[in-house]
Amino acid sequence: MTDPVTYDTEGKIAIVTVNNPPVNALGFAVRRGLVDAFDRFDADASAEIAVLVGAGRLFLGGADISEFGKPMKDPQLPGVVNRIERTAKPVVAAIHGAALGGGLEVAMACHYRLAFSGTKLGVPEVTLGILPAAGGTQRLPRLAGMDAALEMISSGKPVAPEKAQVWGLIDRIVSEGDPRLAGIAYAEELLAEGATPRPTSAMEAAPATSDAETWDRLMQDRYPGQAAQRHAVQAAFGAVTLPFEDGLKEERRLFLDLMESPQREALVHAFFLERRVSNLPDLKDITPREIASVGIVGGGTMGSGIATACILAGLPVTLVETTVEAAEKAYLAVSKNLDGAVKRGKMSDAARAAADLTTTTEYEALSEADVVIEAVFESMDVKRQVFDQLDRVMKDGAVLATNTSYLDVNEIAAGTKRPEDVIGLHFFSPAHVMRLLEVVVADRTSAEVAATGFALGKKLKKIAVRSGVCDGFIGNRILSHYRSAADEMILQGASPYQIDAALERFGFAMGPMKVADLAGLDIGHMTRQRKGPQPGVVNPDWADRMHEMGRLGRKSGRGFYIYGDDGPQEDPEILKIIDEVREAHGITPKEFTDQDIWERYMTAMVNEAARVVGEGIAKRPQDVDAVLLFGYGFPRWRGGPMMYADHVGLATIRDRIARYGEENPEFWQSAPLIEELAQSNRKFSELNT
Ligand code: 3H9
Repeated sequence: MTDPVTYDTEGKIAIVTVNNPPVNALGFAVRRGLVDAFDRFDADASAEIAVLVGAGRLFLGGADISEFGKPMKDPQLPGVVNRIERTAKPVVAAIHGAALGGGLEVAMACHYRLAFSGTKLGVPEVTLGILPAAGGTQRLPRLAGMDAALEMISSGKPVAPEKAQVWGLIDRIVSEGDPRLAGIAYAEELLAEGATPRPTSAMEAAPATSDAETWDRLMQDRYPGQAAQRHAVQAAFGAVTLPFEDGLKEERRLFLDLMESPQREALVHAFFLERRVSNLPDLKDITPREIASVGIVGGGTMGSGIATACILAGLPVTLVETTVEAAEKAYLAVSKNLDGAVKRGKMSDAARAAADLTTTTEYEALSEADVVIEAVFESMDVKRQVFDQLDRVMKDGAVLATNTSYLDVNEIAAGTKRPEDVIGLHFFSPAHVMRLLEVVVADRTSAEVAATGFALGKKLKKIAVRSGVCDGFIGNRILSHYRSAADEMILQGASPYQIDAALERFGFAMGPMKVADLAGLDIGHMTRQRKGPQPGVVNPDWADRMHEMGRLGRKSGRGFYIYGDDGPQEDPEILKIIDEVREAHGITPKEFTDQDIWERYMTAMVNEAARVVGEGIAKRPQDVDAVLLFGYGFPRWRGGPMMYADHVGLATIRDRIARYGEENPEFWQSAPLIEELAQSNRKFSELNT
């Protein structure tokens, strides 16, 4: 293995290079290498100044996150950073690409900082449930001032060098070139000026505009339930209230507290999930088919959203509609989406000008597409007709995908002469914004076509998760179950507003009634009609009455909520309707606390998720976590339902199910996988590998 840290000299300049692909993370070998390199520099009489530089595409990506939760090996990062700052001769950081977390902390311990335009400078630790703990909470305020430091530390968002230079965090900006050469040129200038070491720890931080209590309240408002932001802000205030050494000790104490927390574990789980869930071991050696062009059938909200996503990824798209008017409408919808993307900085003017979209009414126009995605009305008959046409016109080797959200992909595939080429690609609305993509692998889908589904997901920058075939696939199947648990609570006495508020306090982006209003209450109505009565599932009569009244949710201005300029407002009329339904069922309403609501809702979610895993619809528990995190607004800092269940303990989940089952035994039956794991005191996470 090559040395991850090297030392060489050019004249009086020592160059310390970190080369630890892919992101120069500060793992054990790098930390040890840095200490050795700076010891050598101090002892090297011929070298008068050092330049620290990262090899590859960035400076330093921060601490090695994969080491978290394991015993920490010496030298640890705070000590390494202090060691660099103590160097007796000046040290320059030449920063390109990114200096994040521990990477920026190392840079702040250097005495001079040069950065290339376009570099990301940030301390994203709170997004991992921790705080900058290698002196970052103490040095950043000293360099950038408390106000800027508090924003950076609490939001985790990176800033550009131009902004950082105004604050004093960066000394010099370079527009282009080689980081090593730029570092050497800057070092030569500093030598000529007789520059000396300039330890950040000796500086004073410009005070904050607001006091610590105000910041603490702000953190509770902005990040309810989360610990890292409050701890990080508390640590940062040490920069103006404590001597440097004591500030470091306080930073360490608060960091170690966070390191032990389930929130840290959940956020690190989400970090790796986001990057790794699409890498399936069984597709590792399968080469996907090439995708250079995409066909889409259907130009409604889903079809135009998918077309937008493909064009944003640089793919040419041909979209088929049934009439010329509908084709024109789809063209305008995609154009509007693309213009919006340009406005939001997600697409360059040049890419917008090069966008390649054809809309047509002729299926033959799809004949050369490498993949076609059908996004038409959710009816098996309609889908079968579309696939007949696709089977007729598509070239050999093309992938035929359906965007159905619940229909049987096996049945769709069976209607074609090439079932091995058929797959489900379930996008979430709006398809050019939502990151989740369920890749539905049917019984006869070939491995090559499955791999192509994942390759397309990657091209579209989606988090692609494999699902087997069942009604609703992974996400909507689980949603339908936990939504039923919410309806059961409403029937028993909870108000829909109380349920939404409680679950938003749990951390969900939106409560289930707001989600239903957003999706449209006609969708829920159609689903109930389609499925008919389900054993143990409460029929939400109020929802049928709301549908009859034309309350379709946001699109009609009224659903569970009334939608006006002031956002969603509760509606006493809904509570009256629900009261009437309870009365008709002879139910005396009972009280629910937040805790009751969380436990029932989460237990239903985990139970159905366990069935989904047990039946092989999701291959691994982490696939379920990814679906809920990236498609259903599950709080990232709780890691997903399977991680939540592991924390609560599967025996507790099993016992809760048994307790709820005393009232409704048909609905509340433990999934066999929960029984099995609870009995042997095991966790879902053990099934991830
Ligand atoms: C910290 O520094 C704590 C200190 O304050 C205190 C300590 C005492 N470690 O994202 P990509 C992997 S906390 C380990 O696709 P990109 C990643 O999993 C840290 N692994 O690349 C993936 O692996 P695989 C603060 C890491 O070009 C591969 O590298 N720093 C780390 O799109 C490529 O990653 C951060 O939070 C890491 N630090 O983006 C920065 N980073 O190929 C986190 C990445 O096996 N990292 N990997 O799937 C990032 O934001 C992005 O990776 C970065 C590159 C912008 C750097």
